[in-house]
Amino acid sequence: MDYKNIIAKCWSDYVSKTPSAEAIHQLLAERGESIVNDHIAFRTFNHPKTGIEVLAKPFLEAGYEESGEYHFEVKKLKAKHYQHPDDHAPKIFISELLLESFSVELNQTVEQIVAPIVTGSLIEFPSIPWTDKSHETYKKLLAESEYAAWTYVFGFCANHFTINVNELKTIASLEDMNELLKSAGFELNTSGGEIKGSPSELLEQSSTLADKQVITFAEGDFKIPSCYYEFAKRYADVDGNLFQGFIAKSADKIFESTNTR
Ligand code: OOG
Ligand code: NI
Repeated sequence: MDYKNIIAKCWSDYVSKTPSAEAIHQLLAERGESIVNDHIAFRTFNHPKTGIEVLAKPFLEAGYEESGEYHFEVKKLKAKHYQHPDDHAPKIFISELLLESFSVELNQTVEQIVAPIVTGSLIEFPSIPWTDKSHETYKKLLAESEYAAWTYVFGFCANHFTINVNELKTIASLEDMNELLKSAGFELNTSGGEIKGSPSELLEQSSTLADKQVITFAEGDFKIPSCYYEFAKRYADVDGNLFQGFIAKSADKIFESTNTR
């Protein structure tokens, strides 16, 4: 499948659970901006049926190439990012929860939910291959890992799109982007400061706090943090090449945009 088809599907699913994304586009459209996405991100479990390499398959088939690897010791996550030769293609960031670092109970939950997935099958985007969700289970996962609980509820959907601030014509800095968002009433993720990273690290990032979506569990309906919007400004290295990677220390804080508050 062409990467544009996968991303278009992910976008329509993402806006359906992230009304803020549509509102932010509107805010920028009113200023005459057209939006270029820097990257989109997915989460998963490092189970043989669902690990990073499994999720990456459709992207590799669509021409993406593996470009970077990142480790998050405290959150017990690993991630990789993928780039496409077409400069207009958003980068793909895929992370996975390191199951061996978690309880037997968490591992049993993951075994149960991935049971319907056929080993070696392609993961479709967006999708959630398991259906029944228990709020009791959600709370237990939450006690061990915000990431595990989020992935249990939302599955393999884009958890954020990222506006490439370099491509905006009326907004020169990430500070200005953030001021515009705040004055329009959007709440930003302040973990690690509103802006993560710096020009000397060649990447500055900020993000909204995730919208909330009503999710139907076996026990009833609950509002759960869904997806968020990120903003990235990239800087050139000494050779004049725009940095294309990610910064683990910053990403660590960006993950918290979906935390339950
Ligand atoms: C990914 C968080 C990291 C970035 O740009 O550093 C990230 C996630 O929330 O799944 O997107
Ligand atoms: Ni991101």
